[in-house]
Order: sequence, then structure tokens, then C-alpha cells
Amino acid sequence: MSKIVYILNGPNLNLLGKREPAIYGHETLADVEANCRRYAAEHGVELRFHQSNAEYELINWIHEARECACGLIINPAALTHTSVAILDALNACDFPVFEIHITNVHKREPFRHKSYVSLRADGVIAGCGIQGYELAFMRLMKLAG
Ligand code: CA2
Repeated sequence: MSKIVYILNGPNLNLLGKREPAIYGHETLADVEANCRRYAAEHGVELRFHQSNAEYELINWIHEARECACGLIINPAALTHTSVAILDALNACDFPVFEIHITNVHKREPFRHKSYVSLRADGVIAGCGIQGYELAFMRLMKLAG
């Protein structure tokens, strides 16, 4: 069994901790990555952590993960609510997929209530702040056994 986990982050998440702290908190994406790297090291897993503002880059990383990963965690950001292409890419993957949102999207505007990615995700975590990444990672490690 491969010991590579992908964590992918969609558009504008590079601004985490730099704008709109009342909604997204004060921690940056670098903080998220550091937490996830610590968790991965504790579990003897190689972490491939990426962020992009371009949909095609996220899709290419999903394709890459298909070839080598044991699981994938994705915060697709706004693409959650629009991207059939990301759903199609995830549908081509056999490993567990977790969708994570920092905020509780169900408490927010109606357009955030719909998720294409949830049609494929094995689990969804929303509203737990950046801790959601580690919660998803914990579940993934349980499934990867
Ligand atoms: O709650 C989440 O994690 C979201 O995926 C974040 C997305 C939003 O479109 C989703 O509906 C829910 C937005 C990511 C943008 O992040 C920013 C962070 C700081 C400042 C501005 C944007």
C-alpha cells in the first residue's frame, strides 16, 4: 500500500490568514501545511501539499495522485460549488477522498450549500476551522489501515 497522501487547496486559499480573518481565522495556509506535515511525519506518510488558483492544476494533481497515492484530502474552495471537472477527476480515483471546508458552508449563502465534490467524497468536514484538515487526515489513516 502506498504511503503518499495528497492535500489539495483551491482558489484564494493562499490568502488564508491574510484577509477576512472574521470568516477564515488568523492562521495561514503555511500553518495548515505545517500541521499536516507534523501529522504525516507521525504516521510515516509522505505528504504532497498543493494550492492553486487554476482548476486545471488541481485536476492534474488529482491525476498524479491516481498513480501513487493512498488517499486525498481536498478543499476545492469556490470550485466545490461549480466544478464538474474536479468531480470527474475524483471519480477516476480508487482511494478514499475527503472534502474539507474551513467554514460551515451550510450556514452560509445558499450557493455554498451545493457541492459537486460531495458526490464523490467518502467524508466531508465543514466548520471545524483548519483543524478539519487533521480530522480528515486522521480518518484517512484509519481507512488506509
Ligand atoms: O470554508 C471553506 O474552506 C471554503 O472552501 C472556502 C472558500 C469558499 O468559496 C467555500 O465556499 C468554502 C473560499 C476560499 C477563499 O479563502 C479566503 C481566505 C481568506 C481571504 C479570502 C479568501
